[in-house]
Amino acid sequence: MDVHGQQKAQEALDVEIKSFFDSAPPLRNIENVSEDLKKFIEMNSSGTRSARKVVCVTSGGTTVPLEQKCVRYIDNFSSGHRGAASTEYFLKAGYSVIFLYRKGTCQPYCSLLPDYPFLECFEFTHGSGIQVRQPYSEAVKWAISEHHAAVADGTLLKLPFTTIFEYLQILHMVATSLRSLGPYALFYLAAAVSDFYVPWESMAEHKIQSGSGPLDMRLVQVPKMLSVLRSEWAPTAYCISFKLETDVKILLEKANAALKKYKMHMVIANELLTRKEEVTLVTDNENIHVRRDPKQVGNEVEKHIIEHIVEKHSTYVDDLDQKVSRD
Ligand code: 9Z3
Repeated sequence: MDVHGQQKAQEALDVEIKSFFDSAPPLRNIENVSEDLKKFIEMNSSGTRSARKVVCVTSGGTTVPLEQKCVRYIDNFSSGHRGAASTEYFLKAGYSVIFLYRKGTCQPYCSLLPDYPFLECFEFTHGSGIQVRQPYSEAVKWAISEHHAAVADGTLLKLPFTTIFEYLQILHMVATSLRSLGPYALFYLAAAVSDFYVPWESMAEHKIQSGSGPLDMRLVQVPKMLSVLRSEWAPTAYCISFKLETDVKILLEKANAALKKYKMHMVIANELLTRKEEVTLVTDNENIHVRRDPKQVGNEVEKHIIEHIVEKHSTYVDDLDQKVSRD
């Protein structure tokens, strides 16, 4: 595409983005989110924490409501395990984490707890007290102490979303707030984001009635926010997105295309069925294949992913710092 064509495409994208945000229902708790973000960033970028790295981990799938008073919605698959486990490894590596997660999906430090029924964990003592049942007591103790430590220390901020509207509005707020951190900010976009949505103004207000034959509905494309995240929202942050495919034959080709198109620093390519076993970290100059060792207990693929990212991000920060001191 020539320069003129690129300019036209950029203008069209700007219009789509503006129309998405203008028509989105306003965030209900916008003041709280904004206040929490402000405090978190102040705390993690001043005093002894002035050169601290902060990562925004997105996790879980976004929904697309079909009615304004929503009874039905389209969902995107993601258990949230990748985001939750990665958050634990980022915190361990000394990062502060903004965990932007889908309500009801996996949470950091909770992977060893039974999700159903959660009440299995507890039992009455002889008095009227409650205690954790033996097989779960270590897991519960660990979850409580690690989680409390991160929250009390101010290194973990959790922000929930459900719809594509909430997700993109909060991501925008996080990205523009992290701009002041320059290269110390990192985006790790593991959330499964809807590709199509029903614009708010063309959405039925009430529950769509059945009984009058097939349902015709027009979904429009969600504007690709990755390029605007890179170019405008947080232009000096290190950005990593994920590419999910079910056909392994096209996976790397698609990941490479996303790397170039959205100017990502890294795209992590994963295939649905093997995503917990192996992934490929695709960058401009190399592909790193990462595989977990099933023979080692607790050896999660996220541990290896985060090790590589910490190294790459450090090099990126050092390069930009050197450039700034030269200029
Ligand atoms: C991923 O590819 C994540 O790794 C998974 C993690 C969702 C597969 P789980 O939450 O699974 O542990 O169960 N996330 C990104 C998926 C996505 O929607 N990517 C878009 C695409 O592939 C780009 S933003 O086109």
